[in-house]
Amino acid sequence: MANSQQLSRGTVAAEPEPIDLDWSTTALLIIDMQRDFMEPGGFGETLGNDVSQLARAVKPIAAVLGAARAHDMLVVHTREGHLPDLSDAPAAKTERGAPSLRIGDPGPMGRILIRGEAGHDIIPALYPLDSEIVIDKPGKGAFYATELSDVLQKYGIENLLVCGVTTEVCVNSTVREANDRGYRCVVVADGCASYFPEFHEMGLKMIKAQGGIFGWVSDSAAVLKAMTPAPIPETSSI
Ligand code: TIU
Repeated sequence: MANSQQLSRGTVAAEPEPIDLDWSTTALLIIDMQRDFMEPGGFGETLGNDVSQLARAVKPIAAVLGAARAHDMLVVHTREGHLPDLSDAPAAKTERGAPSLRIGDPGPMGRILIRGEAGHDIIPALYPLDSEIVIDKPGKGAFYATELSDVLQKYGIENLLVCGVTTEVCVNSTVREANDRGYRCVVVADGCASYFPEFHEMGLKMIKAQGGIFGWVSDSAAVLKAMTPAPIPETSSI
């Protein structure tokens, strides 16, 4: 049960406009905060990226995650990765580019982007509780070939607070499809990050442009403010 001190709904300051959310029909969706993207030696670095660019998202996500847990909100974590035999990894994905290590090759955190390997797991700072849902996805979007749609329907979810990495790849792919499926998506800007700061900025702009063509963009402070009861003013004893 949610703490009785918690608000049941709140208005989140966002662009292109504020949005009123009922927390009982809102889920926190944390995309791919995995060691393979966040730490040296993983998939992100093998693609030639500077993984230190992603660290800035961890604290804002941790703050929103703490508030979501206090509200008993549904929390869903996703992980991008593939089966050990790579049967769910299309050649069009595994052959692409010129990475130093390909998906499935052995790296310092185990086989790159393979389920069950150390690098595939979520970073300790945001580790899921046993009660939280973890969705393993083979693609960039979180709906493709996963049970996410069934999970959200089962819990009566209508709104998604979305955080994670990377802004323009897995976050954008997921938000675009969630929008088509009828979910109101509020993307937490400082809870997302990209290896390319300019792609992060443009990825967020694309979501909120044209009156919020794919959703809303907010930040962790605004989400926390909307979730936290205002302090009760002290009454004068006179
Ligand atoms: N490379 C890159 O920016 N992202 C990915 O490959 N996956 C996710 O965004 N999770």
